[in-house]
Amino acid sequence: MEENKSPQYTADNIQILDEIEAVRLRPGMYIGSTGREGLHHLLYELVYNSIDEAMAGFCDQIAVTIHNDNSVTVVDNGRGIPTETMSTANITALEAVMTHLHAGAKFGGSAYNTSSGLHGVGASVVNALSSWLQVEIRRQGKIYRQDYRRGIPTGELQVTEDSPDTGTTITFLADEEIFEDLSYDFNTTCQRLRELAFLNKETQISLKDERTCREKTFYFEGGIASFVSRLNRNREVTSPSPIYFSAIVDSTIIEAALQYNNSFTESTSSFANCVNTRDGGSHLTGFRSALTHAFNDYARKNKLIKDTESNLTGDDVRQGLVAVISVKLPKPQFEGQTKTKLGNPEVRNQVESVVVDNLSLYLEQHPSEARATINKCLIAAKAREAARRARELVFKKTGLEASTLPGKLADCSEKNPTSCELYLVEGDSAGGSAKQGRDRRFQAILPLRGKILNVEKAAKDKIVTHEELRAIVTALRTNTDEQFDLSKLRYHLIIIMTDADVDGSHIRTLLLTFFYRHMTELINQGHLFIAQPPLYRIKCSKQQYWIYSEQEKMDRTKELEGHKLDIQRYKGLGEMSPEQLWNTTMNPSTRTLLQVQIEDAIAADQAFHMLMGNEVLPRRNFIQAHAQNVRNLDI
Ligand code: 0RA
Repeated sequence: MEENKSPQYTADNIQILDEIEAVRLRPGMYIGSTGREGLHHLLYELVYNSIDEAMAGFCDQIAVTIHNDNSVTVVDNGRGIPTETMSTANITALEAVMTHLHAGAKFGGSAYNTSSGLHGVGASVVNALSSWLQVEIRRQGKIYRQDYRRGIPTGELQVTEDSPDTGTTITFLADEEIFEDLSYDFNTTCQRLRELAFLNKETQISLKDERTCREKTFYFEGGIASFVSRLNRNREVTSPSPIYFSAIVDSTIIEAALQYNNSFTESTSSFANCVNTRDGGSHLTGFRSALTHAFNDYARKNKLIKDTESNLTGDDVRQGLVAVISVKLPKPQFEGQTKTKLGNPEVRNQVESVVVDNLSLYLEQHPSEARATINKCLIAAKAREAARRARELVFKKTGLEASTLPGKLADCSEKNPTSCELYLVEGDSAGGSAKQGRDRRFQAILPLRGKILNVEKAAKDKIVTHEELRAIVTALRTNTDEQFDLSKLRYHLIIIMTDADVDGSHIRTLLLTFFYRHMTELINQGHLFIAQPPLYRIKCSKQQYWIYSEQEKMDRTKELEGHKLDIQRYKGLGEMSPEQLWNTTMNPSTRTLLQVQIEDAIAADQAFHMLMGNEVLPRRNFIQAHAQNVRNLDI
């Protein structure tokens, strides 16, 4: 045996094999999942590397192509990954980046690692999870190439033609041994690349889909200011353009953009190193307190608030606000279960002082805009006061204390919230069936009569006094908005049960809008569900089948072809007997519940505004554009 001559047996190679094996054994640990999201992560991962090069100031173009066979190419015009042999090991820097976990960070051209902390794992993980990968480097007048199979180089680095350009091109095919499905979704990919282009101004990111010949290019000179304009595009704004500022404090890059519209809702998105920090964190806290601080200071100084009046609250200054706050820092700490909350405590004060200084200056320089915005905040404060008084009045009039449950609630006997369910049921007749059909030990029923208020178009005081919404809030015990307290929740499953017709879906959307705007945490923590009543019953001699979708109906009728069938369509819950309702929709061991999830908060915010807001034309366009997904539209 000639072991010592064989290159396979160097210590370095053995380590590479170990690392690749670790990634392939537990891909979820590196990219989250091996489903759709994990697959898209591979593509994003390579884009993040190019974005780091852009942040270092050496790259302004990134092009992504999805090929017919689901292989993907990412090209950038950066400096090119270094191809020199490293002094510490006998491999090139390129090979180290492509085969060693976290080697990328060590050679990183940028001090800020895009997305690091979430799944910022680098090219080596993409390589290990690809059946093949090809890298081309344009650097120092030459073109270099190297090929890999399942993370292992198939040969040495090749120097081929000359080229005056610089940059990196990586093409890979995700491994079908690892991933369930290799097909990328054009829209999902677009959404993320657009977001990255907003967060990295003056960087052009394009996406080409050779499977369908679609192509998109994203380039935003204004960065997150353009982002805010886009989020407000169907809203009536109260200033001509967003306020934008940026600063660097102790190597934290801070950017903020904000603009008000005439709605009652707030949508602030926060990002850290291009990660959407859905759960906020220190940067968002700093931003929020700065906003309240700056507006109150200005209002006091200019006597817009009287000495006897109290300060504007955070709620008051955020009504109708659309804002994006983005920070980039060398060592982000991501916290929480989903790692979408920024931990770094120092960032709070950094952001707060930058936002207070810049916003105060802006208000000084734009007095008429400042006055108009503060007037708007004062109106919000008045509505808040009116809501408080209305709440008090309601309790006084009915002589009830806040602790009394709504009269029409048929409560369950069990008191432990974790095993309790609350059904929100449309109409009295369905409510009656549900009350009779339920298991009263753990299932409570709240029948909803009449229209649910469209909260997208209503001020706070209207929401507080709306009877049906008040019944829901009292039954749940959590209160809403700033006062929301999840620990008070009386039912861990809240199930919306409406008819399978147009009215039913309208009521469901109104309820979802309410929960989304005023009890978002309830959705985030997975407490909100939609019941799935059957659409048909098919009888065939002695057998009967409950059918829950059109597809299922087709399959079943095909299967029973030639038999005499009695097909009955169920439009309303009221058409079912209590037993039928229990068997088909309420019995935990046989029912299906759809859990309401917010995959993309920004998209959800836009969707609810489109569906429930004032403007008709964008709503029509939106519904037409999403016509195939109507079932998911309101989630
Ligand atoms: C480290 C050093 C240098 C470039 C890069 C990394 C680099 C990495 C990637 C990954 C995708 N595209 C990239 N472009 C560049 C530059 C070292 C030098 O030239 O001085």
